[in-house]
Amino acid sequence: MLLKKVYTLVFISKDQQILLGLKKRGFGVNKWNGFGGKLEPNETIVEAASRELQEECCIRVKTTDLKNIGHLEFTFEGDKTMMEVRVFGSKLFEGIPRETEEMLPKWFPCNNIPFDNMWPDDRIWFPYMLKGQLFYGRFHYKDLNTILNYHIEELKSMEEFYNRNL
Ligand code: 8DG
Repeated sequence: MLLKKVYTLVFISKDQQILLGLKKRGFGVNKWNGFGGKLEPNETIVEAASRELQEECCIRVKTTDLKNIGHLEFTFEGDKTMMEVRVFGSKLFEGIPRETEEMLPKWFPCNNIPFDNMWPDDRIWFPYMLKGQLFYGRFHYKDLNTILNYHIEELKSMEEFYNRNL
């Protein structure tokens, strides 16, 4: 039996650019990524996504403006935990991204994503996100740098995916 842990991951975009943050500590340190983290007790997934965005780079997004655009699952060899990552996107936000203790935010052109300094799986599913396609990806890692096997597919609708799978 796998123990499931749920995380959020938010990507803000504007004018063919996407906002990434350099993680300054913890899991995924020194990698560029979207903003997100674990759920707190009694929080909905979109509340958690919006809170993490504000905590990590000081910008605000309404929960109703967050669109669920993908679903990722990560497992690691010898570990019984499955990390389930709900990916959200929004073009609507308020405020100016600012550095925090956790993240250094920076806008990247969508055709110049720093994949060499990101999780290895990102170069597999980012193309779906950048094309505006909904996606499901499952990645099994040997260690933090090595993907042993994976599955990726385009989804027609997130609702249909969740009805089918959860
Ligand atoms: P903390 O306060 O306890 O340090 O942690 P947190 O902020 O609640 O959670 P976290 O450990 O920072 O959450 C990990 C984030 O990284 C979460 O947004 C999901 C995301 N993430 C993974 N794996 C991968 C991956 O392979 N690719 C990408 N792009 N993001 C990932 O956990």
